[in-house]
Amino acid sequence: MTRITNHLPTAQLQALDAAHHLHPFTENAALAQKGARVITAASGVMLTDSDGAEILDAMAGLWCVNIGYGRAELAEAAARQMRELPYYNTFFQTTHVPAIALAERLARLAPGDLNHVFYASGGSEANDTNIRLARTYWAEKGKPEKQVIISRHNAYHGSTVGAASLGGMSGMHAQGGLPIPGIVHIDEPNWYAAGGEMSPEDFGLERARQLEAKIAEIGEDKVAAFIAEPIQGAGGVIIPPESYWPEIQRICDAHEILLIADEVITGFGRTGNWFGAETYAIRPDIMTIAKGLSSGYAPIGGSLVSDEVAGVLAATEFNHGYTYSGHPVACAVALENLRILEEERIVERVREETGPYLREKWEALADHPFVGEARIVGFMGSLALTPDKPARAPFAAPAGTVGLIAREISFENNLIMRHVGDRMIIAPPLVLSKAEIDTLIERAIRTLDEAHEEARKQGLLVAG
Ligand code: PXG
Repeated sequence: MTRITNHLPTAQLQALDAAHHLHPFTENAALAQKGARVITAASGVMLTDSDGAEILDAMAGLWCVNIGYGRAELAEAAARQMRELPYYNTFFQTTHVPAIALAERLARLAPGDLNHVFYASGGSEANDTNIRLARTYWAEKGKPEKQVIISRHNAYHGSTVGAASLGGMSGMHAQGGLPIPGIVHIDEPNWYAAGGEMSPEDFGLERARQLEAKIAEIGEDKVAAFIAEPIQGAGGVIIPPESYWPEIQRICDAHEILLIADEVITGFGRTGNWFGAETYAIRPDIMTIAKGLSSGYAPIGGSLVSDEVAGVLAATEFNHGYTYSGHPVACAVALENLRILEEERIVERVREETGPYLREKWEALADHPFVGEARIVGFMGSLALTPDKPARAPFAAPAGTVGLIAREISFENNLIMRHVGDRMIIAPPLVLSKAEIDTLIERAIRTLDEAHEEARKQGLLVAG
């Protein structure tokens, strides 16, 4: 049997990968031609690949490695828990210490009275839980007609059938018969792309009021919940105008609609506060968490719910749960991660020190001729590439053509900066130092210069 080690030549690893491994969100035949990049190790904010390249990971894996790579304390917490109690479930009237301790810790950290957690293995599962939670809540309240969940186009809430239905990604809906019934979508608050001549504040109000119009259209007695990411992540780091969230909150309150904040990305320090709900002064009834909860060291997610929702649910048997709901090893790792985030004041550092430092440099990228907008909140930023800055114009070429060129050049410059369409995005580990911010910005500028030149050479600097 072949042992898969880091010492095999890259080409051999790539061939084995291509032969047997189907990648998510990937055209696997094209990847097999090219060969996947093999990541072999990581420390702090740096990745190492199988050819020895050192790459600055400005995406924190998939928006999740908040405390950075290589923290032995988390490995030790996992090993300790595996020796003591590697697995037990939380069905059938049992529990265990890691699940209890993490639930208590989360209740303390979460805003408002989100004092109860239902565990999952990730964000998608947690959002599937939320669909059933919200509908069951209203049924238990004697309003079984309140079933519809309103979400947004270009939202990302995960890849399971329920979560992908909540999401507003047309490419996902096109495969497998989605969305499931009872989920509808309104427009996203993307001022840059759709605001035209409106001020961002007026546009934010206009987009929020689409929720009120949709509730009126469906009937308040039929709507269970509205779900949204405080800042859209996978949609391209779309930062809403300041007017947006207060109006959404008002509408949810006025029409008795549960507000579900999907904080899978924005939670655990990403926006410079523990939760995006604090950054935008939102009072969610349910909050989706995952990713930064364990900094990606173990698969865990969950739904945090308010006293009111938990109280209503408590009166019935909620016929729902996963084998790994509250997995003891994942809970132990999450607890250790939260201890480090708290004791090392990592969230405060993003808010007060490194966040403002990165913000100044990131926003200055808006002066680059290739950049139509440069925005950032905490450690979550985006750049919109454009052929015509004053007009905020998109490219004539299909969306993503230019973004992909920039992403490839970024990787060559040893910077993991992603593209969503023609937006470039970052969400670095929260431990990124000022010196590392300088490196990130230097590589981003080099990438913008080179990508601009490449787009010019290919005749792509044409507005569409
Ligand atoms: N909600 C949000 C807001 C997310 O960003 C999920 C739910 C689903 O979580 P799980 O743990 O089931 O993946 C996510 C996940 C990307 C990308 O390309 C983003 C995510 C996942 C994979 C890729 O930006 N976000």
